[in-house]
Amino acid sequence: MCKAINDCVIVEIPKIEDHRGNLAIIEKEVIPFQVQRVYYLYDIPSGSSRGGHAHKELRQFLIALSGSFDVILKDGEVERRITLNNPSKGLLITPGNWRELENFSSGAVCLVLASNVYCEEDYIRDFEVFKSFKKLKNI
Ligand code: T46
Repeated sequence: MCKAINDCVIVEIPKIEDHRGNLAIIEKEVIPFQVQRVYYLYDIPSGSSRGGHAHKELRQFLIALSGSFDVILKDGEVERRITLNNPSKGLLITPGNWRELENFSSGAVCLVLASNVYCEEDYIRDFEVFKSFKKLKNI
């Protein structure tokens, strides 16, 4: 169910390169869940941050389709900062991990592939509640 911060990994997206440019392909073996929803963040004002929550069950795969941004992952004890700046690499975020997105470059686009449809009940938007949730579930 809920996973540790170390289960959040960078995944290489296969691509075909030729003189016309690159074509990246996400087929079912690239990410370990069936995609139920796609959304994207764009036109992010300078200095803005997104996220600031965790998910109980949702798995997500984030790609910087254009530009760059940082993802800060927290599990209540350990913290990791990952810069996404390459459309041929994605970040898998497993459930039970707090995420914050910041430091968006001008023109950055964050594409998100999600394992389920939108469900507000799956969100934990308070960090203290998140830490209690982790303790309760022993994860
Ligand atoms: C995440 C980061 C990377 C919907 O109605 N449907 C949706 O599919 C989504 C994602 C959001 N919403 C609504 C919920 C809020 O009223 O859109 C509003 C803004 O959502 P939120 O503040 O959660 O947006 P972010 O950018 O902080 O977080 C989003 C995702 O919600 C989250 O799962 O990991 O992007």
